[in-house]
Amino acid sequence: MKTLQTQVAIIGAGPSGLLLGQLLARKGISNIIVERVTGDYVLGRIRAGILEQGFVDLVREAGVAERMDSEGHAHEGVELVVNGARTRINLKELTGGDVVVCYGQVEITQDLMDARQAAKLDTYYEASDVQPHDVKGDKPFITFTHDGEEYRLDCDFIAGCDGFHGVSRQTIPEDVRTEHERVYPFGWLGLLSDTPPCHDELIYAKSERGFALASQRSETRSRYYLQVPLTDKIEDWSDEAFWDELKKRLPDEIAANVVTGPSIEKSIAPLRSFVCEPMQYGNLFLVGDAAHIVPPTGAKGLNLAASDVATLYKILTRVYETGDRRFIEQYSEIALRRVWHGERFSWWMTNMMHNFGDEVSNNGVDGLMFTRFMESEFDYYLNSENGRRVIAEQYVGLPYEELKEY
Ligand code: RFL
Ligand code: PHB
Repeated sequence: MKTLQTQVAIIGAGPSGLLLGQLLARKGISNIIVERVTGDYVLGRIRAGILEQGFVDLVREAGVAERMDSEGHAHEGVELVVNGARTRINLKELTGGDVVVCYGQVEITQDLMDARQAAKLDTYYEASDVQPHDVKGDKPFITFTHDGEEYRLDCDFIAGCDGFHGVSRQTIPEDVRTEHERVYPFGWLGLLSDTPPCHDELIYAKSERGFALASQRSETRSRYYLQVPLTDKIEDWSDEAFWDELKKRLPDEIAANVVTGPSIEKSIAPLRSFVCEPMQYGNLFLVGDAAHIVPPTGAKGLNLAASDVATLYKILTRVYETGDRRFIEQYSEIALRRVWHGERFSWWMTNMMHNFGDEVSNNGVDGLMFTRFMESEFDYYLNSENGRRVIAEQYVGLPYEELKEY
C-alpha cells in the first residue's frame, strides 16, 4: 500500500472540490483530490449556467477568473412569463446593483482544472473504492485504488465534495443524519445547441403545456429546457419535436426569434429537493451536492455549492492560522442556514412555474386548488414592486455569513 499525506483530502473533482482545492492552495494549505471518473467525464456534465455575485467573487479570489471575466455575461434582469404575459425582474435596480453572471459549469470546471494542473496540485482521477476512515478521530484518512495500486491518504480534514451519489454522506452514521427529500413528479429535458439565444436575458415561462426555460452559454450557444413527465425517455424526443414544443411554450414574439439547429447535448434530469443534516461529522465536511440538491428552477445548485466552499475555506484558513479548532464547529450551522434559504426559494419557484396536473399531494392541497394558489401567488408577487424585489434578492443570491470570533 502506498501512503500519501496532505492537510485536506478532497473527495470529488466537480466544481466544489476543485474550487475548494484552489482556494486552500493559495493560502498554503496542502490538498489532494481523489475523483472516481476521468477529467473528460467531469467536463461532459453540462448542468448549470448562472453564477451569483458570491460565486464570481470566490472564483476571483481563487485566481481563476480571467476567462469568466472576459467571456461571461452580466445579466441585469430576468424574465418570468405566465401564460404569455411577460414580467421583467430588474435585478440590478431592485437589489441596488447586484447582477448574475451567465457562464457555464463546464467552463468554470475547465478553468479550475487548468489552474490546478498549472499549480501542480495532485488529483487522482479514476480512483475506485474511495473510502473515508476514522473521521471522528484526529487522524482521519482515505483509502482508494488507483492504477491497480492501493493507497492510504492521511490528512487533518476530509472535504466530501463527491456529489449526491458519493460515499461521504454515507460515512455519517444513520442515527446521526437526517435526510429531507421531495421528488417532483416531472423532469427537465435540456438541449444545448450552437445557435444564437432567442433573447438577451433568461426567460422562465409557464404555460398550459408546461414549463420552459430559455437560457444561454454565449452569443452563439443556447441552452433550453422543457418540463417533461418522468416517464419520458430521451429517445422520445427528436430535436425537431423539442424545438416545436419549445416554441409553443414561449411567448409568440420570443418563439419567432428561436433559431433551431442540431443538438450538441440532450438529457433528462429528474427534479428533487434534498437536504442532509448535519453537514459535518467530526473532521468530515459535506460540500455541495453531497449534502443538498435543489430543483434547477432557481439556478441555485452550483451557487449553494459555492457558498459551502466559501464557509469551509474561511473555517479551515482560520483553523490553520490560529490553531483554534473550535472554528470547525460552525460549519454545519452556517452552511445549512443558507442552504435552507436556497432550498425554499427553489421549491417555491418550482411550485409556481410548473404544471403539477392532478397530483393530489401538494402539502395536502388537491391539484386544481394548488394551481389556483400558485396563480394567485404569482399574480401578487409579479404585480408588486416589493414582490419583484423579494424574487430579485434571492435570485442574485443572499449574502454569505461571516464566522463568529472567539
Ligand atoms: P458534482 O458536480 O456532482 O461533483 C461531484 C464529483 O464527485 C465525484 N464522485 C466521487 N469521487 C470519488 N469517489 C466517489 N465515491 C465519488 N462519487 C462521486 C463525481 O464523479 C463528481 O465528479 O457536485 P459538486 O461539485 O458539489 O457541484 C454541484 C453542481 O454540479 C450542481 O449543484 C449543479 O450542477 C446542479 N445542477 C444544476 N444547477 C444549476 O444551478 N442549474 C442547472 O441547470 C443544473 N442542472 C444539476 C443539473 C445537477 C444534476 N445532477 C446532480 C444529476 C442537472 C443535473 C443532471
Ligand atoms: C442553465 O443555463 O443551464 C440554467 C439557467 C438557469 C436555471 C437553470 C439552468 O435556473
